[in-house]
Amino acid sequence: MKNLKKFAALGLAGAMVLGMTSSAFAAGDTSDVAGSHVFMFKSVGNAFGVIMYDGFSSYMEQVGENSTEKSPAETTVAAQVQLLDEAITQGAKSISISTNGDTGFDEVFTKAQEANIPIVSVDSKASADYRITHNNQASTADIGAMQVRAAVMIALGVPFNADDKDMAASVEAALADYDGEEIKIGVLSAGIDTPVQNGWIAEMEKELSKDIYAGKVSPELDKKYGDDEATKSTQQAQAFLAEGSVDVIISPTTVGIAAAGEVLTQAGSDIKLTGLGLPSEMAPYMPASADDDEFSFVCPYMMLWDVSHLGASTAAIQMAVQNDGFDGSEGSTLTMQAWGEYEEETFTAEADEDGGTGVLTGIPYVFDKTNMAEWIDKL
Ligand code: RAM
Repeated sequence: MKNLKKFAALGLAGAMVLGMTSSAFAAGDTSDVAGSHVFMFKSVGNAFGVIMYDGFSSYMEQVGENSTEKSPAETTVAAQVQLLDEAITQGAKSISISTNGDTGFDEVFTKAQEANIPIVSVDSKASADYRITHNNQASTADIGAMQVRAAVMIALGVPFNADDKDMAASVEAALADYDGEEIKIGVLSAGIDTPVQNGWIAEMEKELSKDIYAGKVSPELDKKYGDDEATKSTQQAQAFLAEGSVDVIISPTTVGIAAAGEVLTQAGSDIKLTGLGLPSEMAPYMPASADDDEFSFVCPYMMLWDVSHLGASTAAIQMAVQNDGFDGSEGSTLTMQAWGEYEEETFTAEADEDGGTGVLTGIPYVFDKTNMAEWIDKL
């Protein structure tokens, strides 16, 4: 219940941000960020990043701090490194980042550490060697497994059942009776090196290796990469269409799923779609009323989490570092102030498999025909 309340609280801020232009700086911008908390998404203009920064800046404003979004024009490590270097030289107060890759940041992150500028990653991890902690939007294992379950259920024409939120029982029941051809799943991801999507894909493969899928769903995912760019994602979706070898596409990126939604809908394709999307961007490709036949739409249901809250909790982590000595060590806790409609929350840093820690601040949430109408204007 608590998390549903959280989502309801997104309303106004989310709706407002969708109508706003991003205040992000493109690569090469020389604006001074001295004394400001810098937020860097993978690239500028991605609605997911815009909504997250809105939550981040709103929390910072509430606690009397300045913040600046400084995201690159291109979804590359090199473009992020260039902007980070500028921000550190100018004296940024902190850096919060969703990275475009695992490697290539050593020099610039060392420079940040030497200048005592704390690094917190969110969405897509920064190396454990440099970050205070990672803000994880929802359990990586859950996100990966749930996308596979949704894809299989959609391929089999099984509606989402809100009483089975993680879909584990539903997919098992649906597959128990299935003796048709092996279902083939494609993945339209972001960049080939993007840490967050690669983490989810690894969990998808783990889920597919379970016995319930054997002989019924191919364990091989057909992976294509759209680099979180609309044009490239559209081209990759067109390639899936031309090849015609998958039954359903999972796109674990808001940019990819929207591009695939458009391509498959325009083509009147039988290939179905699910993944991680923003209701506002996915509305044309999804049902929006309980009376709709969800299987007459390209994307019958999909998932995401509270993106605005994710930005605000990132700001809360940075404030705990700045004011309360939060160091991200395993078991250390931080308090996020009451913010907007949200009550005060406490989070604990937990060990991460990469040797660092992570703070879990959200849960995956399924959007289907019963709740889409309520979310289109909010997220
Ligand atoms: C995109 C980004 C981001 C991802 C979301 C779901 O906007 O690729 O990393 O978490 O989608």
